[in-house]
Amino acid sequence: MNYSNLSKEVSYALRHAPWEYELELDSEGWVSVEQLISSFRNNEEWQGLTEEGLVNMISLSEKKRHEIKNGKIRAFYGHSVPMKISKEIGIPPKYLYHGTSITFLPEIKSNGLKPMSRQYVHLSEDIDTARLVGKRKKGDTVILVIDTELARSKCVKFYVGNDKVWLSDYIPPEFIKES
Ligand code: HQG
Repeated sequence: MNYSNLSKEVSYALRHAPWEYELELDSEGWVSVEQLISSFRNNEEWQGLTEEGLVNMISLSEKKRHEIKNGKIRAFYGHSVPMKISKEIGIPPKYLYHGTSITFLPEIKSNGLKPMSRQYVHLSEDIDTARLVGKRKKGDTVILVIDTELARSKCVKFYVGNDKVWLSDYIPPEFIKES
């Protein structure tokens, strides 16, 4: 089984288009593992899919994108589905990082970090992760530093994604610096 392709398709189903798989996310983004497997098995490529296959997909991935608990599976972050997925508020480290393309910098400096096509702004716990995130975009990578203490003192909320990814609704320019 190609776990990288499987991870991409599971992400697509759980982040962006559950209805294409006749799945319905609950308010925290969970769906039944059994339902997901039975839907994926309709595709020839995933005919042999089992829960063990999903568990292997998660443990072999270099990024923690999905979790399985109590017979359900969800994506930790990345959602663009119309229904807002609720995330747990947390206290992040004093600084978080956002890697992006230099081409977006003027917009971000004047208007702040917006979720764009996703439900939340995605932030990284460390600079190396932020650099990898930024490299996915065309153009030179810039690393932005978010002062989360200052932002939290002005009522900006941060939510737990996974051990490296934090989420927020919107980061105003006053809390963003170039590294
Ligand atoms: C930019 C991947 C113009 C923002 C990654 C980013 C991450 C603005 C792009 C996760 C803007 C959105 C998410 C503004 C933000 N004007 N551009 N005001 N505010 N932007 O891909 O954070 O591999 O939706 O800088 O590793 O790059 O899929 O978000 O460049 O963790 O698991 O708009 O997705 O994870 O791009 O990446 P994206 P992202 P996976």
